[in-house]
Amino acid sequence: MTYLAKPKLLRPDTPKNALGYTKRDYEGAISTLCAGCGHDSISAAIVQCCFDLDIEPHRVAKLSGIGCSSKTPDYFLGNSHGFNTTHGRMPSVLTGAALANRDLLYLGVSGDGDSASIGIGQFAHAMRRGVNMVYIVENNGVYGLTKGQFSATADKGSKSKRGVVNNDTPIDLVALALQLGATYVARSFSGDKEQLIPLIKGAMRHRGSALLDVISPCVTFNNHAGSTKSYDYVREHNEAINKLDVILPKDKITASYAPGELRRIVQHDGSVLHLRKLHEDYDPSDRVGAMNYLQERHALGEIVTGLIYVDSSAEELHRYLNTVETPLNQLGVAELCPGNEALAALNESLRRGA
Ligand SMILES: Cc1ncc(C[n+]2csc(CCOP(=O)(O)OP(=O)(O)O)c2C)c(N)n1
Ligand code: SF4
Ligand SMILES: [Mg+2]
Repeated sequence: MTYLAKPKLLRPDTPKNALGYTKRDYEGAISTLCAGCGHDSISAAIVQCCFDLDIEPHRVAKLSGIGCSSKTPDYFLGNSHGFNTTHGRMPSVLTGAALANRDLLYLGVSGDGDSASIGIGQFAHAMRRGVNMVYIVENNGVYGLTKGQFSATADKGSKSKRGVVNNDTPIDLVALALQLGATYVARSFSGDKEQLIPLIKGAMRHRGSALLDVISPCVTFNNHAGSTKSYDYVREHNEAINKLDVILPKDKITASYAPGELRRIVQHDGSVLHLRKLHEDYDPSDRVGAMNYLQERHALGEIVTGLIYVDSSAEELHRYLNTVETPLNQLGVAELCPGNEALAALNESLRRGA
């Protein structure tokens, strides 16, 4: 793959975050995606979130599968850990990494093909196990990298660039994640960074499995009339249910709101999700209500975006498995290998149990 380095020289007044890093410290190589691809806007949003949240780059592990979307981790967080896995297998590699070292922020980046076709089994199990991760699907309704075949998220009746109609029922990864027990579920649009950035931030501060389905138009193969994943279509059918601000414990609250206008959701780490309702009847703490709402709105041709569901008291896989807090690579031989006597005692207990 082409590798282009970005110039390192910065103006002396370039803004720095609390760690002394500039946004450049969170960027990666220059993108080789098509100009205007939605995926590049998502990369920019991730850079902005990590800069704003003062995340130490070496504390992030970014993992992906195969596809244009899965290539993007090369274009952000160049100083973080990265693993470009095989097609559809990112969730299991991420789960293994997270179990070995709980101290990192796990960022899974995938595509609709990667997650809803070949990787759907892996996607489902990562969601239902409560792996502590931010899982971003860059959803364009096609296999961009292999030249624009319909993916499993393409809507029934939508048309390919050559006019072929898709007759298959779409898979909605948001609906699936809700059904499978994900504890932070959101949908956004790569063309709306005002909405997208806080949703990614909230997911990064969430404990448990967080899914973000981001509609991300493929300008080369799926941005025409007849597509339901084009910039124009999404702008016309976008129904935002709420507006999110993420307030960190260190932040001062500057905005003032009328009583009842705002819902405050405190997460495990003390961060506060400030949710302003745009749809009066919508409750993001009601999983079943969210599933029904999505179906109803989808039938009307609307694309529901915003924070769709959150359980701020959620737990995650390490708690369920009662695993050791120390990353495995920091344990010594004594802890990792308890010795022959312990092994013999364990075997004996199993024989007795049989
Ligand atoms: C095992 C395997 N099967 C098929 C492929 C071919 N392939 C590469 S990327 C891709 C689909 C990518 O689509 P998506 O995840 O939606 O990413 P996009 O390019 O649209 O961002 C396919 C089928 C592959 N690389 N490996
Ligand atoms: S083919 Fe589509 S998804 Fe891939 S880089 Fe180009 S616009 Fe983006
Ligand atoms: Mg795709």
